[in-house]
Amino acid sequence: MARLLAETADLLEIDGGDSFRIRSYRRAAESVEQTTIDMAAIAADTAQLLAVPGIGKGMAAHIQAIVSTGSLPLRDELLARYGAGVLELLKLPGMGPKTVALLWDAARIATIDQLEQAIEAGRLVGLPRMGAKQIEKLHKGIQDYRRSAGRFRLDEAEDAAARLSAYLLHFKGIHKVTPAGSFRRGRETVGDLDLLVTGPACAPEHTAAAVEYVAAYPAIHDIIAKGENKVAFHLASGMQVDVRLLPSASYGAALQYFTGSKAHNVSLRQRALKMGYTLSEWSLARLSDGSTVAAATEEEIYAALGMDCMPPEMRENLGEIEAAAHHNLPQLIQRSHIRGDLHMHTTATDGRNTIREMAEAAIQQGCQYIAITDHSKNLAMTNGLDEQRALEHIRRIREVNEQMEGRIRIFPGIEVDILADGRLDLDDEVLAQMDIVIASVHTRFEQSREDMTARILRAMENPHTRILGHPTGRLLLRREPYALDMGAVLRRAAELGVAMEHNAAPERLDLNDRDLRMARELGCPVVICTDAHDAQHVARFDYGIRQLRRAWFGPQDVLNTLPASKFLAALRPGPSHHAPPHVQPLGRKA
Ligand code: DGT
Ligand code: CA
Ligand code: CA
Ligand code: ZN
Repeated sequence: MARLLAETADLLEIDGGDSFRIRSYRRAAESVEQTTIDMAAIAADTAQLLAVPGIGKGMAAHIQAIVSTGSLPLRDELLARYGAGVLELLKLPGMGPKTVALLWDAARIATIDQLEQAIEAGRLVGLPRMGAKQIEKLHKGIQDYRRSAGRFRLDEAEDAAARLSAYLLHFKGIHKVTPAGSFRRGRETVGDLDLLVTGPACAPEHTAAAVEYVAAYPAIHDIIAKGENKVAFHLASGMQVDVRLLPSASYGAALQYFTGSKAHNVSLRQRALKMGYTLSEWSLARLSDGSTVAAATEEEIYAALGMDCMPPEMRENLGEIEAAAHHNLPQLIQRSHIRGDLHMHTTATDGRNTIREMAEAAIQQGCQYIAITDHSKNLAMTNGLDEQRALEHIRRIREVNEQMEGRIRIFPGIEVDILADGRLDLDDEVLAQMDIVIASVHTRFEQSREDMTARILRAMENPHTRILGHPTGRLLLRREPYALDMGAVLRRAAELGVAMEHNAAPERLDLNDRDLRMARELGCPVVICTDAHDAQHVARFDYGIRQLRRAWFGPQDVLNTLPASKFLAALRPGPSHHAPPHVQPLGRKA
């Protein structure tokens, strides 16, 4: 419902519609997206609809149309005029309705393909607001979009898996639903969702009813394939889902096989062959007579191959097979090891909740300490803090810290912008008041590799910088990382003791697994943070924990597994303000 409303607003804007009308659709879309009310359930009752903020009389009628017909007449009308391709154009980085309108008016461009051809034929040159730089940006945006098209973020896959599992478990003979594939391995994005289903209704030759039940899932957009024990389909989001029904006797073999990765499986099968076995999605069996060695659980299969069963996050054929065979798999970090969150925003800038609310949410999530780190003034669109407001803010943080009476410790902090030349956005005297200074890049992503590397190195040289925030600036499937010599940054960070953030927000998840491994090898400290802009975001540690596990991190490799006082001591020591220069250390005076 929210998507249809927001798309209608976009289409109206492309159409040059009345700005008041456009805003009313946008407001309704946001409201529908945010509300906890079941809009479909109350749709028949106009009075209840009107009680939802942002919903007026006209909008109530549109919502009723969506619920009864699944579509919105104005949106259909506009789509008939411009084609569905304009909605895809809007997914390109930096592309808004105004630019789409310009492209349509000036060159009748209404799809990504047409835009690409127009760029390559030089037909955009000379259009208003289309400098050479802008055109090149669009071209690169198309390439980035194509590369990521068809993949989905971990949180999107998780959401789809949870809904579908709940539906499947309603069926009488379905007892267990387990996600496999890249989702189970915790990869930052997934191509499709693989779900394994078992129970009496999945016994061979008796699957027909269960298959029909799967295929009747209301959220299915179209069915790709339907077989005896498999249904593949698309959801409205475009996400592909492969559901497989399996007898419990071979569940472990199937789970092992469909978890992958492909490279891990290839390696494992070679090992099986050397031992005189054959490994398939049905079983581990003897080559000699085909008799089953193990099939019901993954543990039995790995044990029969002389191995420990490793966590799915490790199964990428990056040394885990040897480690499991030598029985020296590392202990991986878990959610329960994390004791604090160091990156949080509040209503002072672009967060949705107060300091107090964030602290309560963190307590719920088992945190013993947090840092409140709002934005600095350079990020004007977030209402970033200037020096004076930053000082007022940390006074309030200290007050709330007192009020918490030891239930949690709240460190005053800031996420200070790294300016284009590498200076920090706030005065050193102000930064000196903060326990946690996260320095982050939020602007000028297009700098050259040399400039960006120099910029970040300079920011780390500031003695107040304790953490480098979301170190690559990527937004998964939307914005590529900026060009950066990560090795140089990590080496210098290790020398200075500046910690790298692993940002657990599911749209970021940087550093990625490869960079995390490099950080550990170089001895660079690492913290994991949620970058919460909402009290609910504090629960998002899990996405990041899975990336740390993919990089084989143990609890000892992450600083915020330490209790509060040890954590502060392990961070880069603050600069000399702790011991002003005019005070001579004891016993040193001549
Ligand atoms: P994705 O969906 O692209 O994010 O990545 P996966 O790993 O989920 O790949 P997918 O969905 O094609 O297949 C799921 C698992 O099934 C995969 O991790 C390993 C197994 N698998 C699929 N095809 C093959 C194959 O041809 N050979 C082997 N050994 N395993 C396969
Ligand atoms: Ca998959
Ligand atoms: Ca698949
Ligand atoms: Zn940030």
